[in-house]
Amino acid sequence: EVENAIPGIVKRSDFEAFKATISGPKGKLTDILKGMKNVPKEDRPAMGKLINEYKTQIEAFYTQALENLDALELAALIGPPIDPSLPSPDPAPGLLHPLTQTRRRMDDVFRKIGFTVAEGPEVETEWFCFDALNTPEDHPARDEQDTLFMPEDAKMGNVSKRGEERYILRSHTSTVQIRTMLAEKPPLRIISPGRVFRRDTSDATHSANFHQCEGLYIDREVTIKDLKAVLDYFVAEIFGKGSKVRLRPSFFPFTEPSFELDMMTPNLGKLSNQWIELGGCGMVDPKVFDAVGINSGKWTGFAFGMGVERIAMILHGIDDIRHFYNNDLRFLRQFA
Ligand code: FA5
Repeated sequence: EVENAIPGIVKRSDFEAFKATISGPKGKLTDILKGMKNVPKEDRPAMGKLINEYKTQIEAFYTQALENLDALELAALIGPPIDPSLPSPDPAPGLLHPLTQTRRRMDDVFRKIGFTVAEGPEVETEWFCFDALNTPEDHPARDEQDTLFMPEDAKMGNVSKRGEERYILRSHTSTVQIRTMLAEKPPLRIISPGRVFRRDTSDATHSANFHQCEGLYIDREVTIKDLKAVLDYFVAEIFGKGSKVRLRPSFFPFTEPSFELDMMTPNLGKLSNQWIELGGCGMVDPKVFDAVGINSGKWTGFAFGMGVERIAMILHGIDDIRHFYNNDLRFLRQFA
């Protein structure tokens, strides 16, 4: 009877209930033991032996039933068998950061008109960031108030220093203009998106670490008209039809003339129909050509530098630059 009952026991409470019917105070085995006093004296040893054998057998069945229960509970914990070759049911895919998405969009737009992407290091020397860009020793941008300098004894294997100059974290991507002009011969047509660093106090529109996208175009007889045409095309592609660019006279040491670059679009809700600053631009200053050994009598060019965060903020109506760096998934998942 005990043996037959075992397969039906699938819960610990079933087991306890069944065990009580055999070995409990009112159990069958207990009854039999109680009945021993009625067995004739001479039969008792044989009867006792028989009962002990049953008892041993019953204990063995109990052990068996408990092992079965252990196995059942373990199987329930592990769940159904797994086929590791099947795709995961919830892959929770990662997504590109909104700044990466914006940068890639910008890359695509410029690629379509023949620009290639160039890169430069984030740790730079003063020469690439300032001297070669016609920025004099006493220019405010070179001040420790504005630019982050590396410690005097810093060693950067991949960037070599000229004389006594110091390593800095690049404060703009214009360094890549110089690197490109030294490495390649004109005509040139590059953009260079990347991270830059400044000692700016962080607020809703400024960060000490942000991104720019540089552009450089060198050929024969390049004019401001070419610059304006490329920028008009860029804003129409990024912000939609009817978007336009305004060049406001300004000053940068490495361009002459220099302009602030503003854009306006009819397509952006609250931000529509007002001029918004994107960056700076201008015609490459002949002194920059001199620094990299390009003949300024033969070649002319334009350059621009735009804030990538600025463009992403306008595109998506983001009102605080700090959202980009907080790694808050509620913010980031909106750009799936
Ligand atoms: C420059 O950095 C020049 N190198 C741009 C340039 C390149 C001019 C080539 C001429 C030729 P400026 O400091 O204005 O210029 O910065 C350009 C853009 O970077 C700004 O318009 C803004 O969009 C962005 N920017 C500047 N500072 C910050 C900051 N702290 N946080 C976020 N974006 C910034």
